[in-house]
Amino acid sequence: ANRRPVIAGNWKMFKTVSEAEDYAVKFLDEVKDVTDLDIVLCAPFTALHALKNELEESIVHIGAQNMAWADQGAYTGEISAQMLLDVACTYVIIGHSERREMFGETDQEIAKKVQQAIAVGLTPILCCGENLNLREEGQAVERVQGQVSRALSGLSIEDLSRIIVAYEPIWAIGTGKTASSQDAQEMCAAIRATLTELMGPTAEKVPILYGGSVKAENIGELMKEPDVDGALVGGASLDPLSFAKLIKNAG
Ligand code: G2H
Repeated sequence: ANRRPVIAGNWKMFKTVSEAEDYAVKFLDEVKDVTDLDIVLCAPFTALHALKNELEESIVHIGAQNMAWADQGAYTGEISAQMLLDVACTYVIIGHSERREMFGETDQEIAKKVQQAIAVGLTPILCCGENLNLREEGQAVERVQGQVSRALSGLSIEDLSRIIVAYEPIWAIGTGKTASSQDAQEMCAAIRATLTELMGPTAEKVPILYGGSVKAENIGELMKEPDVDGALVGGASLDPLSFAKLIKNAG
């Protein structure tokens, strides 16, 4: 398929402002000649303005890891989509399993966040994935397809064409246990089937990423799969030189 690959780093709750600045300078120097894929760094809110200063209008795109579903108002502790645009974000991770599991995010809230991101022009990276129990019970495909269709309900085909989906099996996150390329392919194909039900042939244009212990050593294998269009990378995105190496191995 001729989809442009996307490699997105997810720093999670790591890096101060000065660490982010230092990273950005080193990282940009390493990846400045990469042309065959889109690179995104999803940083904590407090580091975004520093990334704007270092990376705005560079080939490295800036993303957030969460945002509010509301426009603005009395929502103590929340960050709006407009605020993300203001610090040069163009992407936002929505519904990461850590937010679903530890902060109680529901499919309904996730759907509202996806709608809000699209409404302001941010590209949502919608995360989905099953836990080990569901996988062992043979319920993985059903769970993941359900998460995707509930998160995307109510969107027009035009809106749907602006999303990215990331499949992250919870049992492979930060555990060092990667799903096999075949497991990743099977689920990414199942997700594309759900997207096709929702949006028809335009589903062929949606990038579907794999996430969960992706490293420089396994990205090449994953990228060979026809429905895996890139990766969402946590731990292995924290060091600028090794993340740059992973990106080069993906191209
Ligand atoms: C999954 C992934 C990035 P890691 O959460 O979102 O993290 O690569 O550390 O498994």
